[in-house]
Amino acid sequence: MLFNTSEINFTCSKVMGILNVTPDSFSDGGRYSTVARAVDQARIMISQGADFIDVGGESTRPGAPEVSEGEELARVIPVIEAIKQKFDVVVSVDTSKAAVMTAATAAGAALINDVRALQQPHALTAAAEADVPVCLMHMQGSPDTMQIKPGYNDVVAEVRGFLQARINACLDAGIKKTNIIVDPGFGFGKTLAHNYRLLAELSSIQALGFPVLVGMSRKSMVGNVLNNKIDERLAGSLALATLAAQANADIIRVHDVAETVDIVRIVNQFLAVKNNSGVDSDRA
Ligand code: 7PM
Repeated sequence: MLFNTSEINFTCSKVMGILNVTPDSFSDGGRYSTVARAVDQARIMISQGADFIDVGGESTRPGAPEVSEGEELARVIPVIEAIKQKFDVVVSVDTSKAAVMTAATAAGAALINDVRALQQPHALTAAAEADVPVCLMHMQGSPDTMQIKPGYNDVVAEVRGFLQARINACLDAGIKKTNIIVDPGFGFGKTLAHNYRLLAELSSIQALGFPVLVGMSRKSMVGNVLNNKIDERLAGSLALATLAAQANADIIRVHDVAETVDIVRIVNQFLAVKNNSGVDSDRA
């Protein structure tokens, strides 16, 4: 099921469900149980209305150990194969490694989500060869150190400039314009103020002219306002998803699919009226 971004109706925000296949996400058991549980989780998110399932085998958590290519392949490929065998859904692969991009797209992944924006060796070539949409995310620094002291003169201009440079690198590498998605990278080398500035000025990122993906679910931009733990961040995450949907974000990447699909439908109902595409007879 190949697609490019021009074939998706982004009038409404789409919802991407997060499927982590790191050992810490399914702590007990070996490979079989990991694949079975990942498939169960995918089934639930699909039934809840997810448009995309983002399968990731590398934890980008600050301070997380690096994962070898072999280990990442062993984690994600069986899961992608199993999901594609059972469900008709767009699977996204969350990776920075060229070999994982190649194997995952061969196994049926139809989107590459790279928090390192195709800057790792051979990633540009692998993505061009795969000929699927790629999400280019901004990050300042690297996962192990990025939250130590994030700094910008103008966070919006710098994120936009980085994304424009990566767009140019993609186009130079032969990646189609219709295969590019951009993402400001909330929480990746950003303070609370940086994150909210980027959200407030999302239109400046949208002005690059590509679909925009946002990921704010359960992140510190919720927790540092509410002073709560990860598992207490649902309401805060939904508030951010509401703001993103109202700002016409194209893809919202979340843990809590059912709740996010509901809020996106409500925002779309409101936007239809606000944009005057509602039924005129309702105006009387
Ligand atoms: C620990 C810290 C675990 C951070 C997981 C995370 C994004 C992403 C992630 C995002 C795109 C999370 C992040 N975040 N990909 N992957 N955009 N495109 O909270 O914001 O899921 S990992």
